[in-house]
Amino acid sequence: MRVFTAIGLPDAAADDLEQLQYDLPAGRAVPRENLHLTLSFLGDQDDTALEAAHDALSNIRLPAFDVQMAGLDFLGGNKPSLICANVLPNPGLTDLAAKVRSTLHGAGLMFERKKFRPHVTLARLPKRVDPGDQVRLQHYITRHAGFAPLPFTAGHFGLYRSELHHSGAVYTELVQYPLGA
Ligand code: 2AM
Repeated sequence: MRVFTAIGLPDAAADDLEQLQYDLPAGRAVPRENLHLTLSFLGDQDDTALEAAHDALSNIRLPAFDVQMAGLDFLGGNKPSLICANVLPNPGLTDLAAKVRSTLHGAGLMFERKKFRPHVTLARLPKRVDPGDQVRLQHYITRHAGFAPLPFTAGHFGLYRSELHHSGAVYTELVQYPLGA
């Protein structure tokens, strides 16, 4: 099963992002129900690994924290593959992402170690973006540089399944893990 850990978005945050997607000049908008903040992408894992992951994640005890989105960006280096809302790093979020990763590695799961760059993907871009769209996308990002919705409290995170279909990815939250005092 292809899985990842993430923070799901409350309705108000999804509303804010959906609003932004209306004037997206190019790319494929991520469906509202798929909007999330990835903590770690685990890729394909077998049942034994999934059980170990679940046990490990169940033992995480960390406080809830606020998530603040601020501005938009391209991600993917020279050939950006997506447009995202930036998420401001904060100690609660950084600690959780680090803890999730170290706990899963400690439980024996193998997955890629990519630097954590908190974001919520708004849209995926085609392999080749035509130059006109490139300019329109750059303007779009600049126009929304002041995007700073009310923060939301992350009171839990989840283990998600990702199923890739021709019609698009379907994400399902398998388990929710509470954050709190
Ligand atoms: P992205 O939104 O930044 O592309 C589920 O696929 C989630 O895991 C996506 O939000 C995706 O992040 C993230 N992810 C990270 N690395 C990935 C990879 N190599 N393949 C697919 N998804 C990945």
